[in-house]
Amino acid sequence: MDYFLTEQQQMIVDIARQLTDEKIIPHRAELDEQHQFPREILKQMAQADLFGVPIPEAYGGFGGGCLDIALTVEQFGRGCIGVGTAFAANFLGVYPIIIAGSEAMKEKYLPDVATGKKFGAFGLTEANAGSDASGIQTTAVLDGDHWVLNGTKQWITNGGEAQIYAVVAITDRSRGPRGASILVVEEGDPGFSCGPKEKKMGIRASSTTELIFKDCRIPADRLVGRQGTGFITVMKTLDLSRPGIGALGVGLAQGALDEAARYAKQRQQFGKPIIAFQAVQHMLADMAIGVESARALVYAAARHIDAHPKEMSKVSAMCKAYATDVAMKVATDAVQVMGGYGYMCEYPVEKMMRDAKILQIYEGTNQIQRNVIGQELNKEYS
Ligand code: COS
Repeated sequence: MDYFLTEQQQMIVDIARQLTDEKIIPHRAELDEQHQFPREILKQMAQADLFGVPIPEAYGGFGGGCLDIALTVEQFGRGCIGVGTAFAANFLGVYPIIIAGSEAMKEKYLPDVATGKKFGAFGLTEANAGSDASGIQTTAVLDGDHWVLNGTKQWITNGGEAQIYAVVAITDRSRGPRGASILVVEEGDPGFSCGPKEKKMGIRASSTTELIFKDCRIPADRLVGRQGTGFITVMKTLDLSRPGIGALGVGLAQGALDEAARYAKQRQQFGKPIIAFQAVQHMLADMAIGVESARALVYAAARHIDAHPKEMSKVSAMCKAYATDVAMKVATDAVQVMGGYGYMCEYPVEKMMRDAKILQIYEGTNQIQRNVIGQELNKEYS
């Protein structure tokens, strides 16, 4: 389907597609088996200038929008959402600086992110604060010209691999969500360490660790924006980032459909290729409808966000929930079309089905997305 992309957007797609075909797909099984972080692939993404896509031009990037980044990660998602997650979570760690950071902070960090020299991570979730994001316990206390952080973040993507961590901490417990702030912690800061890599069902190429702060001292100017505005910046960051998760889902679903359709054409049973049977054709048709409708919603939502940055929440939540539910369904159906072969680790749809599950969970469960949509509807119809 023609989505009327600009020349620059088509160029981004072509570069990301080639990188996915040549560098991600041939290595994805090995990265998954060895739980290996894709450092070499990320270097190649940097050489292809893809880390600059959403960074403003003033700081060495392309100044691309939500759609540009969605187009990029869709391609990576088609190859491996473990690799795509490492790439996308980098921006989750950097969006708070773009949204609310001072000029000095932007100048300090963004040019190195645009070139891929520095890599980001986002520290929000804690053991007892997942969906209830404002329930975090990590604290940051001002001591002279330093903040002192104490607490532990859990399940942080790019933990141990990033150099820049946007960490959400309570700076005034009496003010509820208005008492949270975001601070930039750098790799090597005293009192900051990462836990061991978690073992996961899927996206094993991505790194997931705890972030541990024990009297971690960082300079006062690492506060992102004003004190107490952290929760709002977190929500805006997630609004901006969630279409990228939807796009990873579109990519994964496309990859699973491609595998299932190719298999159905060459697999012979009862004397003919199984694609000749209506039962299989209908499954493939439903998968194709899912992929195309998810893609259309992700692109439309991303375009809406680029044009109306103050109206992000509902469309962002809609496309994240829809496209990732589609990804889970299409990956599961791809395994079904491929039968016993699909269930074997030797074929990529087994990994795709394991990988797809996280899309419905991270960056806000799909139940939380529906809460966000419901709350917006409640406001609209009041
Ligand atoms: N943009 C701007 N401001 C927002 C906002 C948004 N998208 N969403 C909420 N806010 C504001 C509210 O307007 C409110 O401001 P006031 O204090 O001025 O009233 C404040 O933030 C608190 O909002 P709310 O009361 O809705 O917060 P809740 O604690 O009820 O939490 C949810 C809302 C559940 C939506 C939020 O916690 C969430 O998104 N949770 C999921 C977190 C998540 O995605 N975790 C994944 C890990 S990060 S990879």
